[in-house]
Amino acid sequence: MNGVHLASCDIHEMKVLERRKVYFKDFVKVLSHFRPINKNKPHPWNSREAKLRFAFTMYDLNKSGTITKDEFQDILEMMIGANVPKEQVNSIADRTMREADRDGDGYITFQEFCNAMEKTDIEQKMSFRFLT
Ligand SMILES: [Ca+2]
Repeated sequence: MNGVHLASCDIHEMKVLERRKVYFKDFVKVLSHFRPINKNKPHPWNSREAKLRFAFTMYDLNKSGTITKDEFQDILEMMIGANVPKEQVNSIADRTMREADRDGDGYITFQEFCNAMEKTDIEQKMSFRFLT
């Protein structure tokens, strides 16, 4: 066992995790615009779906009914492009597409989009997912 080596690995992992959390927070910040204004109605599933639908049509730039990696990349560019180098934006787009595109056909359907958004509700879980 090499203790020093393990320790430096851990620090590296934590730094990577921190960075990813920042991206994730930017992502959530954008999504938070769709939060319900009326707090007397907890968990309004229908309006949540409406918000997801709205978000989906925003990502679906050419209104084809699916989101492609190019479209997602363009959106990311708009969201975080000012703060993040292009190749990192690309790799985030890659990773997110791999996550969201369940059947691997290169398109994210509304259903796949909803599934991906479901996961982003739990930030903690998300962080652990990235580590594995
Ligand atoms: Ca797909």
